[in-house]
Amino acid sequence: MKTVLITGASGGIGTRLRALLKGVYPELRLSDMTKPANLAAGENFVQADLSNMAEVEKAVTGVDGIVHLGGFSVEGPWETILNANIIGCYNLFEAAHRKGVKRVVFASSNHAVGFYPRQRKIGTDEPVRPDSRYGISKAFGEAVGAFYAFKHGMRVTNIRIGNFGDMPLDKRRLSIWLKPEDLVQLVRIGLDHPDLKYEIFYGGSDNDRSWWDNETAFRYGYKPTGRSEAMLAEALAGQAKLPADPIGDWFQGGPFCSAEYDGDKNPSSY
Ligand code: 15L
Repeated sequence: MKTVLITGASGGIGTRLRALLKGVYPELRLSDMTKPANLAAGENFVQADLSNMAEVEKAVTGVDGIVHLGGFSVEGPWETILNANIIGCYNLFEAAHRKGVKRVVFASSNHAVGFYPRQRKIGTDEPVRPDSRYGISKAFGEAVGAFYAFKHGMRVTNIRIGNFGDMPLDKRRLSIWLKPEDLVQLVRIGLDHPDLKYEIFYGGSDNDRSWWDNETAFRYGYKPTGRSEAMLAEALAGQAKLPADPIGDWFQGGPFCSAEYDGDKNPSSY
């Protein structure tokens, strides 16, 4: 893999990933609406609005693989999600197909399955249960990826990212924390593993309280190095600052589930 495009390169995960992938692939092409500061050697920038097909085609031309982080990264109004995440994601895969890109790694999210209760351990073969318009867009992205993989032979990896960062921020994040270096491992499996055709991985580190069966990722050699339990005190201190949220605390998606919620007041049967 010579040239890898990172969409959403100016965002939080993009900025971190760029630094961690430095020297791994000879050329990193970065795209976003705004140019990231301080381009390093081996990096170049192509401005692209994901909802504009012509701009997306330009951004993907000539790359071997894509890490698609671009789009809106939290819950938002339908118009925003529609343009950035639904149309944007379709454009990205369709443009990649037109330009012969062989591999796409899609940044999906835990919010594609946020409405599973915390007491249930889930694998990647359970039906999606999005907890938000944002979560719907991630489930949509996984479906778009499956279409291009099975119809057109593209190799596609979906990483249902938990919470990416240097430490677990609260109790929920103890279960879904993703150390940046562990995301790099998953991305590299998606870009390089010779046997991979279409897969869904959970983007979580080696967390004692994980709600996910990440067997699929382990089969491809994923060996997470982060352990959230080592930062238990920090996570509990963060939790102590949060308001009570009985609905959010029942489900894996937390506040994404309780926001706008007018479902069953006693969801313990889900
Ligand atoms: C996500 O998918 C979001 O992009 C991120 O901002 C966090 O909210 C994260 O999920 C989470 O669930 O903590």
